[in-house]
Amino acid sequence: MSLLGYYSDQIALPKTDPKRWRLRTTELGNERWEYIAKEEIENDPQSNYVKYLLKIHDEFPSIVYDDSKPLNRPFECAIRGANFLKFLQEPCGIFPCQYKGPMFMTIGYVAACKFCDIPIEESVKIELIRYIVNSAHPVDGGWGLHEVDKSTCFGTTMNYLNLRLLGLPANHPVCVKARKTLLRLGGALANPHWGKAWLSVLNLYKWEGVNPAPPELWMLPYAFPAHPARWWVHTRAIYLPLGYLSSKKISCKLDPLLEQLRAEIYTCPFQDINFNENRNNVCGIDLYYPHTSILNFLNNGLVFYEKYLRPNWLLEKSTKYSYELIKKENENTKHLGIAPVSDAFNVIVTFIEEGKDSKNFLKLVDRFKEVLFQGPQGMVVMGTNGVQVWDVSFCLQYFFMTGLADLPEYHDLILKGYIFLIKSQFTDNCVEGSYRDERKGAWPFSTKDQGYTVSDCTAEALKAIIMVKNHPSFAQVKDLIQDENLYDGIDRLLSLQNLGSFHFGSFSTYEKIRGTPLLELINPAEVFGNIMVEFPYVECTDSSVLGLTYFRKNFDYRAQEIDLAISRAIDYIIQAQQPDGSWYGCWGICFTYAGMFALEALSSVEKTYENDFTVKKGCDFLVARQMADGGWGECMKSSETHTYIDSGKSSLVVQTAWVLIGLLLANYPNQKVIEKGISLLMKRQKANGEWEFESIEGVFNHSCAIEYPSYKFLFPIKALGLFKNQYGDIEVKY
Ligand code: LAN
Repeated sequence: MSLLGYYSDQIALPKTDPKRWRLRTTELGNERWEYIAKEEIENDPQSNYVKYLLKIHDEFPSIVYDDSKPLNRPFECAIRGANFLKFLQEPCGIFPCQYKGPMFMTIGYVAACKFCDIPIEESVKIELIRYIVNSAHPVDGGWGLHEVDKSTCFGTTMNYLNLRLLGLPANHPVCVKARKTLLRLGGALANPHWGKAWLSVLNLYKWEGVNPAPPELWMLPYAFPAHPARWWVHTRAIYLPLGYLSSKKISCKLDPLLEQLRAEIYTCPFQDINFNENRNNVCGIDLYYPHTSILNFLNNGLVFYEKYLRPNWLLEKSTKYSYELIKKENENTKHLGIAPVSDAFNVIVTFIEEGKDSKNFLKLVDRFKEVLFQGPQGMVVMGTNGVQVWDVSFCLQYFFMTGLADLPEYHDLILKGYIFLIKSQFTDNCVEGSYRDERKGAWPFSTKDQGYTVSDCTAEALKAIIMVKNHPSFAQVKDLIQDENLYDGIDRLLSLQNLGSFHFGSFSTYEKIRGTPLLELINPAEVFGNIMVEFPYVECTDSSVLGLTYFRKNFDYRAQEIDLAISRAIDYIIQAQQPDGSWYGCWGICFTYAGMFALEALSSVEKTYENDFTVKKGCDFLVARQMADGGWGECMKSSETHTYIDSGKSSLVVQTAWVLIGLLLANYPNQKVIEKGISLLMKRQKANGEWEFESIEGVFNHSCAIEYPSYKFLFPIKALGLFKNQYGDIEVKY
């Protein structure tokens, strides 16, 4: 029976059989879900991780302890936590996780499949729908920019379209409720730039109502200060195919379903809409970063240029050049693309340029499956193809820092992680002319195939590897990676330090800052802040310091330069502290996250509460925010408003651990304060060693929340272990 028929008969949503899902992981950490036939269930056992994730309780080989003996010592809890984490590790060394939160990724997959007529497996359709339905706002039935957001026009339009294109009928109660909210928000006309772009691709809106993204910009000399290759890697990766599609006004073939959708998502008939007049119409609720008058002025000029002045040859030449760059991106990322938003646009452009049977197109479609991730509430398109290198680097380091690595039962876990990290180091550079820096020797955030250097991921992976190499228990595998490979990593890391006057000594995410922050004045995305260029990030700087200081203690390579880089970075960290003692975190929520990283970096150069005023202020800021239950907690509002806003009644495990780590490494003198937090971590741990999900932990571009499911294990384990290092294996009451 077709999915559509199935849905129209009933309100309850169909669900796939959790026992049939398998997560396949490769040596390089790439992840892919498969829905196997019933008959294969027996011969193809599910991994522990999948059983845990999909809550297959009857078969969950829970780790059973003698519960009559309550745990009083923090290190015992660390061990239980470590056992649980070990249980989740895949044979290739990674800790898979459903990296979800953003609600604007799935539209790319669904729209690209619609445009290119790519069939989506029934099991995937069912689960994509189930997740969207499960994440609808409980009151108004809409969706926001991310999972815990209020309903916005962008989120609601995109996910309404997802549901309808995936087969949910318009009269399904979920659609009826969502449509009401969408129309209340002004209908799909009030979408921000990217929403309007997806609508136009789907032929549900007209390109003349989308602000321009001219591909000609790529033809300018790199010396031009606003050249797109100077933009932040994600922004340029998205605007590259978007420029192609918008300037060629590419739209999907209209069909009866799309015609119906045209009638469903607007407050007036489609043919009555003056699209050009709606270019700047953005729903107030969505708006995080309103247009500047400079942007409006430029847009008006560009619209005029595109309509009356643009010569056809230039359009052809610049779109051709854009496609050359897209091909290079595909080559550099083994057809994964940097992340799913740009990747979905690239799939469509490749389809147009090369056709549905071409190698490039087929490879892109195949690898797109690696960002799909199943979970208990359904399937999502993740923020990236995973968090592999980042999580493994942390895990190994924390096992060494806490002494867990001395216990033989964790040697196998460490060895697997170590081999994975070694395999994840980049061994080649990008193809000529792709505006990319040298990458050989660096590490990515997710997998080697994804292909993008990240400063802090390089530093954290490097540190983790050196820790393994240094430990006597791993002497036999010490030489699996040569010192020269580590030197390459250091070369890359040093080359990423910003030396410009406003951000001297800092590190950014993927590259050194290439363009002026003034380009933010032409940020066209409306829903995100800080996306135009790289910025200095205190967390990236902290991690880089940690990698550099640790390397420096063990090697003499480029010693003077490293010392200089460290002292410049430390100066930056000190200067980035706000007058109240806090640091604003851009990639985790929020001040607790950045506080931990900064205090750890400062401790690596022997700055402590006793001897350093910056550290003292940093600790005092955090201690003053300890909650009545002994822990700490911050909510997403902190990131959005740049003001510390706590999580309400009760604190959160991950943020409590972040603060404790910062305080412990800073040698904060008041043991009582720390014990209260530690006892909270112990209290919240389940008898099997697990900590449960409490609240979304990460963020990006100030406005979008994203989950880091491994954090609830990694950081409490580290905090509990560091407590033992500081105070001995003592009892803590709770
Ligand atoms: C990430 C995830 C990891 C993160 C850290 C390593 C934690 C950080 O320290 C540096 C920045 C980085 C690599 C990062 C950058 C932005 C990403 C890739 C993401 C938050 C995951 C998803 C996000 C990406 C930009 C989503 C696409 C949306 C846009 C607004 C362009």
